[in-house]
Amino acid sequence: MALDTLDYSVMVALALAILVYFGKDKIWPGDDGTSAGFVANVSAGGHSRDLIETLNKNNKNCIIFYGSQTGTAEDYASKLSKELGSRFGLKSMTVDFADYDFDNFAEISEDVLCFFLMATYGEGEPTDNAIEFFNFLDNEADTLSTLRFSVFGLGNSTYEFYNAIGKKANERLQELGAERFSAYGEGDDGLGTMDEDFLSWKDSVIDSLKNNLNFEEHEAVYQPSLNLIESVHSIDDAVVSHGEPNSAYVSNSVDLSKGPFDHAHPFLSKVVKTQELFNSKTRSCVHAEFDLSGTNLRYSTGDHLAIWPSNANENIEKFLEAFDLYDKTDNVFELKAADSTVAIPFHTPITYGAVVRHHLEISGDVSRQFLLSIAQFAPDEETKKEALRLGNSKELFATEIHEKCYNMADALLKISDGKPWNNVPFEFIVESVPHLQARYYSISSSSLSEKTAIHVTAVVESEKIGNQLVTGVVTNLLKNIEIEQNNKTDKPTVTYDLKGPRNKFSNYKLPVHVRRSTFKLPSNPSTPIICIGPGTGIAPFRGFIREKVSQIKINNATIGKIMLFYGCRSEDEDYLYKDEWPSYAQALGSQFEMNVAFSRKDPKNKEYVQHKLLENAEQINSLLNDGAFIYVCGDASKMARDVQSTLTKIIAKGRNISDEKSAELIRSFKTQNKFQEDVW
Ligand code: FMN
Repeated sequence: MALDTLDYSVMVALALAILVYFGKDKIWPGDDGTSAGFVANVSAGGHSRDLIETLNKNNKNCIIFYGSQTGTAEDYASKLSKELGSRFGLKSMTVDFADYDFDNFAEISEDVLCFFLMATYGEGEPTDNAIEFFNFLDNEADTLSTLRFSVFGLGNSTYEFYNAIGKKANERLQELGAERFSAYGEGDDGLGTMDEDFLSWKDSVIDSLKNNLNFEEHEAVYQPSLNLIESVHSIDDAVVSHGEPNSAYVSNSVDLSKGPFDHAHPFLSKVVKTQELFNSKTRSCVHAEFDLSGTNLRYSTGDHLAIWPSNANENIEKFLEAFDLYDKTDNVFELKAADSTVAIPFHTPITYGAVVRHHLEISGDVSRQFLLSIAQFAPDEETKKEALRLGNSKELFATEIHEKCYNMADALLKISDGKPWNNVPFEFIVESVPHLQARYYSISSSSLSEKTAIHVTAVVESEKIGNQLVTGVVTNLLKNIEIEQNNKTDKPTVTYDLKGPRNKFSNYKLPVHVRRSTFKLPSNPSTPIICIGPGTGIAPFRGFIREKVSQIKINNATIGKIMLFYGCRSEDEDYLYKDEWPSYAQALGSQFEMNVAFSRKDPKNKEYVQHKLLENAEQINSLLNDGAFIYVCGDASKMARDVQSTLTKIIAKGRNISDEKSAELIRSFKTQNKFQEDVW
């Protein structure tokens, strides 16, 4: 399943996208489960886990906690922290819940303002890094009478448990006696309004600070929390990062083939095989096989592979042009944190070029908030005015920037009429531009049949919107590998440095880690399953089917009925793994039934998986009566909704109950894990 993103906000919306569910279980003992966030590579600057001690030692009076999985809440926390500092002189620290213990949480005094930016995942669950905090709130916290707080929830209204965690944090803190000083706010990725929702909530917070709490506002001045120092080192010195995934890869200080592997430490895996799966001049889908031999990295069927990207050469060029950084790409700098609550986001010393290529999210779109904050560094007054004009108007920003899908560099050059923004301090760029995140893909192999290989199936994202070419970061990287590895003459849409820092990625290696998901086959192989996955939603089901074939071949198991519902445009263009299904059918015999909907076969009569479900309503009901598990993978907003309402109707009719009762039954299937979704 492709989780790659067209741009940063889309990435987050899909997430990351687009994306898949990042299960909370850990692959490795010792995987600390912290968020794959903004400053994931290095733990915060050596502070203790004692929150109150860190707060006092660094003289802070504002804490911005974030529960984040793919970095949005973390990015917002960092922006809010900067703004409260520059406008009100608040001394704030951002806090990853995973970095602290909560035993003295109740000692946070009323002199400290607390913000909670909380994303929701799965069936209304907290992010990995916030699990312990909720355990504390639910089971250990006594009273929090001195805590003053405001909560912003990050969610997606296409999910059933919309913003459950933001709401829960808001309610639970109040129940425990904490005082809310500003209204609860929430943002909706489903409507694509997350950035604007956050800005509205932030405006209401600022209103409360000024009008209720009598904070005085002064003219915003940028105060870096990271200080940049030009380094004495040169690019060739061994200690200098060329964009290696982390310090261990710079120093080769540990055995890099042994885990634990996680969001902070990837395995460098060789892509041993790639193949184009579509038969189309305009669309592309890459099958890629990652080699795990020689490492203790393991996965289980249904998990997700995180692939760590680097940026495309064309986007890097544009970014260097926009900030006039060409001459500096090989220069080396170091970062020093202003205090111990600030994390250095990547290994330094490092070159400017490596930061742009490997650490910054430069191909996504620009946010209104970013325009407002960068305006102070505009190359001239006219540009500053223009940045503020667009930044201050939701409507103008939407029509002139957002809808045109400008990435950051294109937007800035458009606003300045081509003049480079050469006054922007690089520490501002490091602090304000979101950091490049791994993209997650549903694994399309089976750990029973492929013990030392992980397969992924990625549709290459490349779209011309107006004059803008919008490309997914990882999927185009995989396409570059596919072209080169198979000696093709095709011209890729965008190009990459496939050799990586110090040639460490040569021979088609990429940094990866595995995240365990909750999308799992029933433990009893004879339990029937109904799998629904159109498009690249088929990916985990290819893994499931291969697992079933191996259950028979290796374990001599008796397997239950498998109904697979797949959809694509046409038999000749995008029928994924078309050549493989007959051999699976042969191995599984009459227990396997595949139903394929072709949406473009008959232009007057578009057929989707829902139609195939209706055609098979009777059999679906009978399998559900036999205890079948249902699995849905693919697009969350449209397909998964339509599939669920179709299943609701099928069950209602089959059991002669109302649609409401049937929907209730499906909800109970979900809580019993008999209805599982891997949707984005
Ligand atoms: N939002 C909800 O309101 N309820 C959910 O149950 C929910 N589950 C999600 C599952 C997945 C796999 C993904 C990718 C997103 C889900 N979301 C859900 C939306 C996220 O909360 C939202 O995208 C948020 O901005 C992510 O913040 P983060 O980048 O800080 O992790």
